[in-house]
Amino acid sequence: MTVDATEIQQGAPAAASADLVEWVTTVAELTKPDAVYWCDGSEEERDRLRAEAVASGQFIPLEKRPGSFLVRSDPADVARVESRTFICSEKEEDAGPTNNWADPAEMKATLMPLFDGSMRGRTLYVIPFSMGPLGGNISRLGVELTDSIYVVLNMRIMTRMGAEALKLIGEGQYWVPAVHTVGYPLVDADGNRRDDVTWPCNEEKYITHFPETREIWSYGSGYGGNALLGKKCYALRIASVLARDEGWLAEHMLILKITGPDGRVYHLTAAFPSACGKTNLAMLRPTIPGWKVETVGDDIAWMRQGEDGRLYAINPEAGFFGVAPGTSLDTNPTALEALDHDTIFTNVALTDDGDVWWEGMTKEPPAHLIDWRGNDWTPESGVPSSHPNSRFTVRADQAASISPEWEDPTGVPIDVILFGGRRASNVPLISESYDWNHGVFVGATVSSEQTAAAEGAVGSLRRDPFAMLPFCGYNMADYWAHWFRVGEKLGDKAPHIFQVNWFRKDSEGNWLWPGFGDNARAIEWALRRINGEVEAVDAISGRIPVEGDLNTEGLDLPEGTYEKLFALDPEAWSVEADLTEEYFAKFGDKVPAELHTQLEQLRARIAAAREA
Ligand code: GTP
Ligand code: SPV
Ligand code: MN
Repeated sequence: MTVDATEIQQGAPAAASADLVEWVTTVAELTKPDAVYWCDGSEEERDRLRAEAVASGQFIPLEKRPGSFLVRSDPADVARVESRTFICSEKEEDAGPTNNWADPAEMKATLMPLFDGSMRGRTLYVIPFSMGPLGGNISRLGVELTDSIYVVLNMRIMTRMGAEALKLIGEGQYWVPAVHTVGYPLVDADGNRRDDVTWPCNEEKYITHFPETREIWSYGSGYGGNALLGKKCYALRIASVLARDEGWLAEHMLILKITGPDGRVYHLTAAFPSACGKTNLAMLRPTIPGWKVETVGDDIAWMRQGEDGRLYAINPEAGFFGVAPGTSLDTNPTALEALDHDTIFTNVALTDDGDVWWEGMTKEPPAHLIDWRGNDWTPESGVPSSHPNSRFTVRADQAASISPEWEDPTGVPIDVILFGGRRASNVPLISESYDWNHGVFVGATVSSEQTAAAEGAVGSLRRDPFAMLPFCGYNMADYWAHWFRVGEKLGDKAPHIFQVNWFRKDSEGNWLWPGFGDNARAIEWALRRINGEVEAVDAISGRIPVEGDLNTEGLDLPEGTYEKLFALDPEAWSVEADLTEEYFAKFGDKVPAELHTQLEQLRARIAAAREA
């Protein structure tokens, strides 16, 4: 029996506004669930939904970690699907050449038959949520409708979800509608019922965004950014459009607070592509004495100019959806320790004593595991036990490194912005941009080796401007212009921009830089630079450290490492410049003139280096 309009109206909480109830009714009439349930965000509700997910077999309770569960996805639903992600702007040029575009009316015509009856036999959950602290000036509200308990329980960790958010919406605050279905109805149009599976999804997938009407429709996937619609769909793709129109920034950036030995406090944001070290850096434990890092956010930053003219950042999320493999007591003890209770693990391996394990967690793998597909696994199996994009979902305040200011609704003032990626060659450990406009050029031209966070060719080099390639909700060239405009407004109060690369390799393919806690050494140099405490060397990519200024004390680096970390080969950079010119050409005359000027200046520096 599908739920009817009267039942929905009667079941709605008193705080629900008429327009919200009407929208929920419309979607329910389309998707035809058995019931509509309004999430209040209570612990009682959480416990009930967990119990239901355990009873259905989707959640496997982990005895060693109270309140924690293992979930195994369908092997065909393990990461963001960029090829199935669409920006449905009225005009194609407003999506730009880096996005898949579809005409909004045509996309709706494609989607409506798919959503028609897609929730038959299931419950439609209404999730009112806030991105950012409840009621905060920079925060924004949304409502996700979903037929997945997994999504509800993840959204409960990743956002401020429930009655409080509903109340703010009821008071008339702006909210974004977001509809999600796994696309696996349990009853067909003729009333024939089928059994559920532990990870329902559909072979056909559509992750769609309508920037003009500011709505999100997601079909067929239950995984991560495809399904937790507050995250990439709202907080980046839709929010980047809001930010463009309203003069702020919605970015794929971690936010951290760092305190030096002299007690001075700084805040940094860093844009690295997916699975390139944001969570790790956000929870950094510096290896240099006297420095301390606290976490504000690990994935997304919303930034606005404050009354004092500086740029302030909030973390719109309430939790971490972090990459599991590679997380260990050596690489990220803070994350590992945060996972000892109330964590959802997706696609990692199960140990014989009811705990989780993934590649890199310990040096020696256990002798036997159940792998992420549910099969027996031994170290001889020859395949990873955990999917490379397996993840943990955990409340942000479970990390011991969480900053006391992390929920400050006005945000933290940003001193430094880092851009980075995975580059085996060419890009030095750190270099300082000559000014804001050069920094925007650096951000716009980032390339990075692709990771398992999205389907596609892992390891292949691709442009990922501002780490926003999969997340910019409008034309990337317009986005670059927006960054120039923001810089003009910030003037001399603008953060300083640096480029970093922890991933440079030697000719044998070994990492040149130890990374992780030692990345604090590069940040220390950046902070000394902005304080005017050290000179720097003008180089092709920017200003690089004078040898000896980068603190390598206590590191056992082989002779010649500095030269290799900071080598800037004019021939290789000349090739990069040519590729950049080709890349810009894709955007036609939308490319801001300043980027062409910056490219000319880069070529002039390359020419000067050739002569030197
Ligand atoms: P998303 O959540 O996908 O946006 O990614 P993220 O940028 O938060 O990625 P995360 O911090 O989870 O990085 C994942 C991978 O980067 C892991 O395999 C880490 O081991 C590796 N990594 C992080 N920092 C470093 C580093 O300094 N050096 C090296 N070599 N690897 C690193
Ligand atoms: C990323 O891919 O950048 C993520 C994970 O942060 S997901 O939420 O799945 O997009
Ligand atoms: Mn991310």
